[in-house]
Amino acid sequence: MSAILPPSERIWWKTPVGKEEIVWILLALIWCIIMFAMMPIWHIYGKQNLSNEAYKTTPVQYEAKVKAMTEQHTIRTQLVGGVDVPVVAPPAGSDVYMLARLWSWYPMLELKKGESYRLHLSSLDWQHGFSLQPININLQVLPEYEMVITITPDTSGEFTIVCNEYCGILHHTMLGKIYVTE
Ligand SMILES: [Cu+2]
Repeated sequence: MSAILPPSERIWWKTPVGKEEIVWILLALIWCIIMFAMMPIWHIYGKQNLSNEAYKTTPVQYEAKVKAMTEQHTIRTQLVGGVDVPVVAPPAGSDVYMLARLWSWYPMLELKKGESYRLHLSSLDWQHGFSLQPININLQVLPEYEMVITITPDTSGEFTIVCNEYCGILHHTMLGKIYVTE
């Protein structure tokens, strides 16, 4: 019998399933259930997959919000590849905006340790990946969607944002910064 020729036993569905086959089906089923359960378990107990909210937006609307925050709370600028990038220190507890575009994260943020912020993320062009290093928090950043996560930095220092979604020729230069001060 093959997949092409008809089976020699025409009523094959009535032959009992072999023992080995049942064992494999059971193993596969148990593994499926474990993998399925890992999704909520990892979300609750893992540290990388944060709960987030998502809202509809447009690149124009989102850029306006980023601009408003940057104009209000810029404390200094930092030279990155010949361009002055603002470093923004918004008040504790406030809404903080960062945008992704080809090929930069804008602006840089300076947050206070132990304070909570609502971090908004969106893209002005296409898909980017927000990867916060070295703590390895990963989020998808999509145009037209505004993702919001509540963050409370518990370590001070300098954190780098790496784009981990290939987005073109200068993808590897797409780095951002979050400073956390005491
Ligand atoms: Cu990117």
